[in-house]
Amino acid sequence: MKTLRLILGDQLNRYHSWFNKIDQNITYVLMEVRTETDYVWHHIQKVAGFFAAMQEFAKELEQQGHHVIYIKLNDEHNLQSFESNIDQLISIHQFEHFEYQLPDEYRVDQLEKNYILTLSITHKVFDTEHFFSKREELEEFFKGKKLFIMEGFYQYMRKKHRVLMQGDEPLTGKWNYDSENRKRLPNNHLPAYPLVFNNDVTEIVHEIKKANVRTIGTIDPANFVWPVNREQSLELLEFFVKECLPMFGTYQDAMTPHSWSIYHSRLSFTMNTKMLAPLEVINRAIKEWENNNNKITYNQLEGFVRQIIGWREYMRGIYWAKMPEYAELNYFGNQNTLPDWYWTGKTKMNCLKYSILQSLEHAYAHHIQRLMITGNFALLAGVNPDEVDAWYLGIYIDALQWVEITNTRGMSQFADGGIAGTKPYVSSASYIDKMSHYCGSCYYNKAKRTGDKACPFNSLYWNFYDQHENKLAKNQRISMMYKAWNKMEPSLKSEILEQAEYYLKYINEL
Ligand code: FAD
Ligand code: DLZ
Ligand code: SF4
Repeated sequence: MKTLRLILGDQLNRYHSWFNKIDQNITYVLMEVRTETDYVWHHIQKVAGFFAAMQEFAKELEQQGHHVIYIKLNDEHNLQSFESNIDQLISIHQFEHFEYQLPDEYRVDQLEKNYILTLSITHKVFDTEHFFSKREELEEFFKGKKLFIMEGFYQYMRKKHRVLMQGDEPLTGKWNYDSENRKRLPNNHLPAYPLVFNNDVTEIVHEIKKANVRTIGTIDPANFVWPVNREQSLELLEFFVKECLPMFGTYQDAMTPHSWSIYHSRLSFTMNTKMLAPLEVINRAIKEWENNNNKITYNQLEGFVRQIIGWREYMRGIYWAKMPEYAELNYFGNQNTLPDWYWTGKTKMNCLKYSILQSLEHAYAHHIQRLMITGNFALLAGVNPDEVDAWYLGIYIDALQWVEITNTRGMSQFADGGIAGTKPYVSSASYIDKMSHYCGSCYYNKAKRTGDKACPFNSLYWNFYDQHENKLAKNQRISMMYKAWNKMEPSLKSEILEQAEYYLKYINEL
């Protein structure tokens, strides 16, 4: 039967069973479309990265002998949406059957579900064969439970997939080594210089500009640093296990203005596009540890494995359990606007300036920068989660809604009221100073709560707790904060709240 198979930009899995045999009756289609480039303002590196990886994947399939149609952004006959282009192809080439893989995003999933209802030819849906868990597996695992605790799901994944296990017990006897993974970088410690690529994406960037796609951030098109095919992705994985894994866990939460990725893997783009499978990534890390366990301590490895088999799968499970309602949640009713400097980095607050500038320059920030700097401030500033989501969904090369929204709206903004996290991730300057090298040279004074040059995080932090007392005071994990707040002199409390009010009023000048 003459068959058309759709491959989305984040379905670049060379080892999918679709490609096991060459079949002249099957045509694969990949397409660059405005519905995907325009649903949010993406970083230019994200659009170029997806297009480059899609083009490489199409080339690779063709070299293997598969029949491929690739629709470029400015192609004359590009109708700029998945459905219209598929309709057009079916009618031109007289396809008799249509197939696609389960999309990772709810938006596209709905779109395809509705689309196939309109088809007069037969169709079939396939799994992406990428994740450890099925879409509905987390919901089934937590059935009847009020709280979705990540640790429980992580242990279940480890047991089910026999990862770092000895019989039914965790290898080494302990599941989680997180308490060992909270170190600040020592002064003068220079982390591994990141491996970057020199891909030439000039033509792609030219086409994106020609089409007037609105993007954010910067790019060096002749030296595009992100991996765009499986070979480069594997090179990055090798670099990670050799140069970064030995320190990964220890400095996982550390931040510095002097390195944009520290010991982080930067593999999220390669996995989210499916150029690499999560299983092969953790297996490679485990092998490196097995061969060098005198050099790589177990906390480094367990920390890394937990991010992938734990957090990544957990976030995806929450997404499919809670969408579409999740995208509307706003537990605190936050309505403020994102400060202008989120789009420029022009702020005197060092931590935010460096985290935002590196995001604009590299389409990347590591987890603690996302959670405890930009996310933390947005929550303290009472920004509407819709705006926070749009910023995160656009700016990062790895941003796809299934993993972005659960991390942003859930974990970082607590807009889900405690599904993805058990308490809001907010902090004053003391945590930021403990984990980073930002505060020392900052315009603001990390030790001051009020007065000239007082660090805005300090007053906004107490203001946050004060404002949301009715929603948070009962939470066991934060009742200590209310004890401390309520012990303060009323005059000091008023000063702090006034300072916060002033900063919120002049937020764009911070
Ligand atoms: P590493 O630190 O090297 O970790 C290894 C891998 O573990 C990552 O590649 C990633 O696949 C996985 N991982 C780690 N933490 C998480 C997590 N919390 N959730 C899911 N997977 C995780 N991740 C995305 O892939 N896309 C996003 O759009 C995204 N948005 C985020 C928004 C916010 C507000 C926050 C707090 C986190 C977000 N994350 C997102 C999770 C995490 O920050 C990134 O996965 C990580 O920074 C990617 O860099 P890395 O590959 O160097 O990660
Ligand atoms: C992120 C992205 C962008 C910017 N452009 C495209 C595109 O033009 N064509 C495409 O197939 N995929 C693109 N992607 C990735 C998609 O947004 C992703 O495949 C879907 O949202 C499903 O997760
Ligand atoms: Fe950020 Fe405050 Fe530290 Fe400045 S003093 S870097 S604003 S936490």
